Amino acid sequence: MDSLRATWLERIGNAGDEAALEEIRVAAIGKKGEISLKMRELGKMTPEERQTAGPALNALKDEVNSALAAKKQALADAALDARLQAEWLDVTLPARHRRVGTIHPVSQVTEEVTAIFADMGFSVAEGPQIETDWYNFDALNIPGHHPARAEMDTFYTHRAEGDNRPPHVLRTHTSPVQIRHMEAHGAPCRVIAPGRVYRADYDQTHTPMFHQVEGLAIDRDLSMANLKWVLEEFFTAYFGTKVKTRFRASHFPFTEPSAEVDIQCSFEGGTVKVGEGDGWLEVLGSGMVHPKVLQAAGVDPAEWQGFAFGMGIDRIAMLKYGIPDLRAFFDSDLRWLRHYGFSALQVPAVHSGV
Ligand code: 2NL
Repeated sequence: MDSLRATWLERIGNAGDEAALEEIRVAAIGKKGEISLKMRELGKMTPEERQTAGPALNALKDEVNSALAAKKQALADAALDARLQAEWLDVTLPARHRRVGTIHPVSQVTEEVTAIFADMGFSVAEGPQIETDWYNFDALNIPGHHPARAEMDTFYTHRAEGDNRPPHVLRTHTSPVQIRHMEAHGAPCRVIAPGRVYRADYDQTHTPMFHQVEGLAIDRDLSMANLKWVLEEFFTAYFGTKVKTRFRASHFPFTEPSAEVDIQCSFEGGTVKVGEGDGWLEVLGSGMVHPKVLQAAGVDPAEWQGFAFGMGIDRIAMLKYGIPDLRAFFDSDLRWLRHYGFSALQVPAVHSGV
């Protein structure tokens, strides 16, 4: 009996997994198990023999049963320990950054444009987006009765009851920035004024806020020839290929003479390609600064002259990056940015995660 006990307890102790343990259970106390068979033999024993062997076998069966249960639990605990060792997760680690922001094409193009003009000696001027009608209109030779003022779809601010001063306006162009620059710094000057401008207009090709970059160069003997060189230099640098330009006579109140400028492009298969083909696309207005504008900005037109130009940033961003619809710029779903190759901003990691 003692060796029977020792044998089974040892085998249970050595079982490597649940399957082995089950085999041992069947072999020990299953229907045809060794201990079960021994119990069946009790009937053939003498009453005396049965008196000791019966309780001993019952006790052994109980002991084997509990040993099996204990071993089963031990195996399960060991399996769990092994999983915990292998599959741990440190919930105290700082979160990994998900890069979701991207640089906006308009911001990127503004930087590109700024860099190109910087190479030609232009610095950046900035000014208020809410202007007086003097800086936005009068100083630019657009008097109150001038049709250009009505055509500009201006946003006006409200004055308080009884306040009869003319209302402020949301600037309709960045020209007022250049007027302020000339007033503050005089001539000579070379500046560009990129920024937001506002017109009450909304359709497929117009949004009430858009971006413009204007340029201004004032010196003693600047001419349209200098304007042409600067613009051709700009377009070639910006589009990365030689771009032909076409100057067409035009009219603006703030320049005389004035020219609208087209760039060479092809229209094939519904896409516009700049710098090839024999098509033309209007991208810019320009001219020699009107003497009255110089005068209004405190620059003596008898001594100084220069050129100015203005173009839409959104427009040239669309042309360079092949974005077909202006309204994409104002869409809150930013997946299109990735489509046009504007990659995620590289956000510096605050924590040094794994
Ligand atoms: C256009 C036309 C233009 C200017 C802007 C300008 C600024 C000053 C003096 C004179 Cl301070 N002119 N700016 C000149 C010609 C055209 O913009 O169609 N822009 C999209």
